[in-house]
Order: sequence, then structure tokens, then C-alpha cells
Amino acid sequence: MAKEARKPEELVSDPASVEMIIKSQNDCIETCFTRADAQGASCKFGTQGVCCKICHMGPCRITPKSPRGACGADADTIVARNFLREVVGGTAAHSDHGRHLVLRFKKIAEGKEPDYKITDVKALHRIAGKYGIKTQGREVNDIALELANIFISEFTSQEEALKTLDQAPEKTHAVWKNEKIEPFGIDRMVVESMHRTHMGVDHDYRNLLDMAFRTSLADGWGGSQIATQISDIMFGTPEPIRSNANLGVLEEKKVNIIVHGHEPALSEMLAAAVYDPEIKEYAKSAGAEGVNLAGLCCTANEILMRRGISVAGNFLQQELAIITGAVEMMVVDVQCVMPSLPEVAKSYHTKIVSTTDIAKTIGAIHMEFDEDHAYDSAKNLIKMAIDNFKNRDPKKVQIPKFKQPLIAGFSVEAIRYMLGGEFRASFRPLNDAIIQGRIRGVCGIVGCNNIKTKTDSYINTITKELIKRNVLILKTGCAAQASAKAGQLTPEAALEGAGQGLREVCETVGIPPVLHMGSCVDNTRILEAATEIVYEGGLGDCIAKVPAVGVAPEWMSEKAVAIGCYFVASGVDVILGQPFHISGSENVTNYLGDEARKRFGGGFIYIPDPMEAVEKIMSLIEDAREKLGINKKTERKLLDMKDRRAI
Ligand code: NFS
Repeated sequence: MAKEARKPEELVSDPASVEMIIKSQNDCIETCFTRADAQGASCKFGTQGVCCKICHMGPCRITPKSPRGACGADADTIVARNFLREVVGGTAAHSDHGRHLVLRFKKIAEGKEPDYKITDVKALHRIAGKYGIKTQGREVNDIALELANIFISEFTSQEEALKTLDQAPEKTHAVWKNEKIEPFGIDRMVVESMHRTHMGVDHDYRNLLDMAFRTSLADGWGGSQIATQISDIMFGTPEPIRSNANLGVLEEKKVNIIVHGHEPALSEMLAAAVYDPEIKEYAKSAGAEGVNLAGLCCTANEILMRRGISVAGNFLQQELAIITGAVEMMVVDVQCVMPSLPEVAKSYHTKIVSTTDIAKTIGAIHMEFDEDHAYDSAKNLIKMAIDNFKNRDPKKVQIPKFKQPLIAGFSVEAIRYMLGGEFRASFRPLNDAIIQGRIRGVCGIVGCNNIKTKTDSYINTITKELIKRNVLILKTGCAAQASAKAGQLTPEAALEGAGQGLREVCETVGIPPVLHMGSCVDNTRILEAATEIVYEGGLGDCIAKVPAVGVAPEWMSEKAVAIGCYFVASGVDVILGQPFHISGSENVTNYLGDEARKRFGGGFIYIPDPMEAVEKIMSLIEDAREKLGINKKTERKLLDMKDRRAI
């Protein structure tokens, strides 16, 4: 039965989205919000993870009356197999993104990609150094080629642990060895997981879930890390940069182009081409004041971090952006792109353009991005958008007035520099602030929006509460964009909402209390920051000991499942605002929760209520502080409100 339709204010938090949902109703447009309501209650068996479609004797489902499928698989096996396949999906998505970049990077090194260059030679030297590549006295392309070949072998290595794992603290790495979850080549992990979940292969839920952790490590410390490192070398290591977020970044008098998806190669080229004098002229001749480029989802994060390009919105705003009636073109590549976009666009003049042969959508215009002539390819796309400007119907245009200023661009290098300056760049001041108790700990808040919950609400509630309690927040993905829309990504946010200790640190250093660290593949920057904290000293010898928690408040994608797993395997407790589809197996639930905590130092905890999550995060952080023995000297007095008032 269809659910009762929810009111716009119950669906989304920000006023721009509310306005566009009302417009969608007036324009009679179907969106994800109406479709979700039309779906009715979710399938019980799918929700519990006990539906098995792996062979064609089924589909089978587990009930108290039929506790085994036709082959004899029980709930534990079925739930674990389904879970592992989700991790595989997420790992494959992130890693294939990394692979595309590496292959292009290799071509650049070989001089075969004239439109791209190595922008950040310092990053090349720094990252090459991490893999033992000699850099002194060598040509840039020579170093790049050696690095590219190492990265390519990370995908193909058969019986050798990933080299990228060496970036982790030694003790954290040792846990993976002891627990036998050190991944081999990324491709092998993905293929082997698919083999093991085939009918009649791996049936032990523990063995399957260990493979889930192992595969996820091939994502977080492998494919995703490679994607981030290559992007920094090719396009520049992010530094703090100002911009704006929400649908109000669209401009009435300009040609609006939105880039949506994940891989930065095309969006970077578009970001360069919009400034081309020829393009400016072309726009003018079409009667527009210029071209306005904005981003959605993680592509937005990529070009925001490096170019300061505005963010039009996060995941659940992709249809709403078209409904403004002011978007001439939405250029999409891979991941998190709703197949509904061409259907929504039919009611407006927006052209949806797909650009890669691995991601086509019925109704979209397909224009393969020509890597060999990348700049011209980007220019052609922009010209096509400009040509479409005349088709805009002013009667249908309604751009919400809402946008918020933000600062993004917090790579680990940028944080290190901000904390210590050019010559003494280090994490020491952060470690000291944590040890002294001015900052209680660190919380990574990541992931998507999910139609099942009011957009951005859980994310923004916990962010606000945690900074009040002196927790430094590290953000990526759509969760970071939620904070941006709520005005939480500015240093002023610290003055308004942070506890005294965190506020002092933010004011001294000049950083916001919520640091935007990039896209979802850039969750590796959070791992890198945790590693820096460990190596800086005083907060334990492995990631598991650092007072740090991860949260995925509104997650929805398989990528988020993989991310959660590699954080847990790295020793970080991960709180989920949305449950996994595992409740049909108590054994699997325990293995991913308490059992994982015993082995790795972190486990999954599902907490649907944001305020309960805040309490849990604080107690996990305080527990970690107690174990480190750093609560003794400061005796919380310094941070107690009552004491502060008395003073
Ligand atoms: Ni992450 Fe980026 Fe957003 Fe979720 Fe999708 S855009 S890779 S998966 S929805 S955070």
C-alpha cells in the first residue's frame, strides 16, 4: 500500500529544497520523494537481508517456518553473502574511479594526454616518496610513470598485500595481518568475493564477513586512496577555499551547467573551459551574461575543493535542480545519478548529457568524453548548453534565493599547514588540544542523504551538538554539503556554536569547527588525518586508540557500506543512522558489532535517534580518553559549564 504523502517540510531540511518540492507539485513532476511514498512499506525480507536470489532454485526467503533456503543456506549465510556483495559493489565503484584516473595519469606521464598536466609536482614528490620512489634529480614524468605502474599493480597483484596499506600506522596494519584480512590486489578481492558468494561456495558467515572487511580495506586503503592521491597530483592538493552552496547558486542571467557524478577528469576540464574567452563571447552572443558552472554530489566536492566552484546541492537535490527551470545542461558521469533525470528534464528545457560508455541512461544525450581532445570536448559541451539557453522558458524559472557561504579544501596537508605554519607544519597543536581536553576528540561525519529520513536533518543535528561539546568534525561527501547548506562550514560557525575549547582552537588557527575534506573517495583523507594523529604522538600507537568516531547518518549506497567496513577494520567505531540489511541474522549483527570491536577496536552501532547518537559518540570518545589516561590531568573541570560560570 502506498504511504501517505509527506509534507515538503517533513522531507527536507533546507528552504531551497522545500521551495522546489512545492514547485514540483505545482508542475506535476514526479520526484524521488513521491516515488518513495508510492513504493509503500519496504519488503520485510529484503530489509532483514534474508532474501536469497543467488541461484535460480529460488528466490528463497527465510521465515521461522522455513529457516533454510532450497540449498540449505540459513539466515547467517544468506545475510552475510548479501552483505559481502554490497561491500563488493562499493569497493568496485570507488576503485574503478581510481583506476580510470591511474590509466589517464599513466598516459600523461607518457606524454599522450596533451590537455592534462601534472599540476602539483610537490604532491607527486610527496606521494612518490611514500612508495619508496626516488625523486631527486629525476624528470617529473619519469617519477609519475613509476608511480602509475605501482598503482596499476595495486589492482592486479595476485598474492602480495597492497603496498598502499603501508600508509597505515604499523600497529593498525599488524591487526590486519593477525586477523588475516590484509587484502591482495583490488581486482582479485572483488573477483574472489563474487566467487565466494556464488551458489555453493563460502557458507561460513564469519569467513564471508572477514572477506567483507578485507575487500573494504582494498577500497579505503587501496582504490580510494589511489584516487585521492592521483587527483591531488593531477589537479592540485586542496587548500582552504571560499564558495557557496545550495540551489541559490544558480544564476538567472547566465547559462547554468551542472556537473554531477564523481570522477574529476571531465569536471576539471569544464571548470577550465568556462573561462575561455571564446566561451565567454559565445555566451554573450546567445544573450546570456556568461556561463555559471555548479556541481552536485561528489563531483561538486572535487571541483569545490580545488577550484571553489559552487555546490548546487547534494544527492536528493539532483531532480530539484532541474525543477528550478534554470539549468541548461546537466553533465553526468558515474555513480549516484538517478535514472529519472531525463524524465524530469522532459518538462523543462534541461539537456541531460551522459559522458561515459559505462554509464548510459535512456533519454539522456550521450556524448562520449574524448580524452584525447579533452579541452575541446569540454568546450563543445559548454557550447551546446549555451545553444540551449534560448529554449529556457522564463515562466518556468524559479531559483530559490537560498545559498550559504562556505570554506572547503581541508586536505591533510592544508590542516597541517594551518596548524603549524610553513616551517613547523604539523598536527602537534591538534594533538595537544586533544590531550589538554580543549578538543575532546574527532568525529568523521560522512555519507549520503536517504529518502527514508528528512534530508540533512540527522547530519546537521549531530554536527551542531558535537561542536557544542568540543568535538572537531571532519566531513566528506553529501554530509559535508549538508553542513555547507546549514552554514556550518565557516569559521564564524565556531563563534556561534562551538564549545569554548574548540572555539579557542578554531580562532587561534583560523579554521572552521567543521572541516570539509572532500568527496567520498577522500574519506582516505580522514584515515590519513587519523594516521597523522597517531604518528604525532601522545594519543596511542594505532588508530583504534585515538578518541575518534565515524558516523554515517543518512547513508544509502553500497559505497557507504564499504566505507563503514574499512573504518571499522581500521579501528574506528561507526554509528549508522540507517541500519544495514542484516537484522535477519543475530550472528552477523554481533560479528559486525561487538565481535569486530574485540578484534579491530571498532564496530558498527545502529542508532536511529540523532541525540542518542550524540550521547554514544561522547561516551565512546570519553572512554578512549580514559584508556589513554589523558583525562587525569585536566579533570574535566576546565570544560564543565558549571565551573566555567563559577569562574
Ligand atoms: Ni558518497 Fe558521492 Fe553522496 Fe552518498 Fe553518492 S554522491 S561517493 S555515495 S550520495 S555521499
